[in-house]
Amino acid sequence: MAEETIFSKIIRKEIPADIVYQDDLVTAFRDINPQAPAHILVIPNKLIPTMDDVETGDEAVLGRMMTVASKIAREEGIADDGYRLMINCKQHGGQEVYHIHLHVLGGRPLGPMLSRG
Ligand code: DGP
Repeated sequence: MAEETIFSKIIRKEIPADIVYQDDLVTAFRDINPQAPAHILVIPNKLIPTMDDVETGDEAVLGRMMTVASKIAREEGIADDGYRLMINCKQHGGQEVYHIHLHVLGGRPLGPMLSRG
């Protein structure tokens, strides 16, 4: 059984977060340490620790994460100029929180790749 992270508490609104969207499958909120003018995380409401844990039965929630990311990008005003979607997986991918999250980044030219230095 996977261990819950702080993101489960955000979904249940047990700790504060700037939630921009929530439905039956996903929650989206602003990253606490933004790497771009717009930086939002879209996460499944159910705990899936990493992309290495996704199963065929998760296709609905994974698809919802993408359509919600697109909708949020439009609402944030970053869709016309373009943006980046990113999911880090495990240690080599730089994943810090083991509850999968789709980064939605935009609002400035992001270059060929993002680096946290
Ligand atoms: P990653 O390296 O892909 O696992 O990114 C984790 C992101 O989660 C990182 O950009 C910071 C963000 N984050 C971590 N803890 C919190 C939190 O408590 N609240 C919010 N809003 N974001 C968090």
